[in-house]
Amino acid sequence: MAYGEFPADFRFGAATSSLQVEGSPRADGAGETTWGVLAATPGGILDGSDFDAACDFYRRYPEDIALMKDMGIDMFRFSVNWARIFPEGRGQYNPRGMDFYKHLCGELLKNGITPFVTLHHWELPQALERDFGGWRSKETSKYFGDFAEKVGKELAGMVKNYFTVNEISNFTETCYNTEGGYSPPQVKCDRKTERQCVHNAILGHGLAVEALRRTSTADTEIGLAENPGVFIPAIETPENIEACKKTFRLANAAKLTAICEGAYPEEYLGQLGADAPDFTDEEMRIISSPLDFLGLNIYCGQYTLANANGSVKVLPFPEGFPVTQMSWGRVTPEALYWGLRTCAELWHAPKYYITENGCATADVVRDGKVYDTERVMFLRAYMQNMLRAVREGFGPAGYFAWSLLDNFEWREGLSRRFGLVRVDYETQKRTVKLSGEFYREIIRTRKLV
Ligand code: PNW
Repeated sequence: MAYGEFPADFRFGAATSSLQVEGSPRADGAGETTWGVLAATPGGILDGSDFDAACDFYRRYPEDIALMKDMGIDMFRFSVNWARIFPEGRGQYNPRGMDFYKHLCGELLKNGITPFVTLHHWELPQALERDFGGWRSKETSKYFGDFAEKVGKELAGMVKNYFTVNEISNFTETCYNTEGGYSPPQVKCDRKTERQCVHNAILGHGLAVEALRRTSTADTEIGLAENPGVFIPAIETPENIEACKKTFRLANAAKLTAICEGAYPEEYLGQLGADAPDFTDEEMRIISSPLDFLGLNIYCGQYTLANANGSVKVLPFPEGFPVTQMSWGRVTPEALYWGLRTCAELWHAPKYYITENGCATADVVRDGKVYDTERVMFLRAYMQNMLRAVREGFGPAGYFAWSLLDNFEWREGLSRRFGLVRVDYETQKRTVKLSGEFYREIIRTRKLV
């Protein structure tokens, strides 16, 4: 294969999530979510915006699907808002909420685009928080399994690819911790409770895998989308590479390592002592239910060197090195290669997807165009590293750009733009950015152009 070429079966997609694009969060009988409560609290969303409209995808999805088709995108990753399906998180089913996702899947399939469904992308039904303490309780894990079962049943035949959860830390550790939590429900709790939330989330993942296996057709593929901390050997010596691998496994001990190995590493439990979560052997069996693929959201990594004892020394990120608009948005393209390689060497999953990759930039409209050359440079550099992984035999089956559209960036509100397509929030007008044209050309030629 020539340099820069993608394999014939490599697939190109775009990703979004429910709350970030849909708008109409309470339409058609949907329940309240933890994010809805935060958005209604003064100071909750930092720029004072909300997601009542977002990209109005709830009503404009046919137009956005046509746009994707025109760009050549053939996989679409979106999430289901749990509170649209079960307004109280459990109990009373709301078929009108489900209808939206059925129509969305129908429209995608009609246009030759494969739906990839995420079941939980952060917005928890508020009733589960109110009644059980959200992810602090195993009740939530159990109800998540029930929700997965219902979605699997209702979408059977239309959806053949599922991600159970998206980025475990961002709906557990970031929300329930000793400081009080950045994201909703912003709960201040002790260390053991924080660790328990993560355990309950991976248990929910496992229960959802089992539920989807029961209800979906045999050709359905199931995984999750995680954003593992990635360690990059600054110089590729065997010692530096080995230290990164060892550190990666421990840094992700409570999530990917537990899911892929079926046990928490001894070092992790040892470090926690009495703060370790409560769990059973049966739960670890459920948590490690075999997966068809791992989805990796890769934005940034840390450059490292090995210490003499085999751990890593994280190198300071140099001042003047390129960053994007998020505080964590360090431009570190090698993270894409090392994320894939480290997972492949540690766990040998049957398949990988890059489920998110992208950056926030300060886009400017000039004569109706957005020349986001920094996003083009960013994507090109990360994709070059993806192609290195392909050449070395551990390339992913496909890549999802984050995001199709500018959208509601959580606590940053509408102030951060990640789209290949610009959204004017006043008029809901879509404008394909230069990066969108770049992506279209890659898909058309199947080469990194
Ligand atoms: C992801 N980090 O979040 C989420 O899956 C998306 O919903 C979100 O819009 C997107 O990335 C951009 O932020 C992340 O600290 C949150 O490195 C934090 C990090 C990465 C991704």
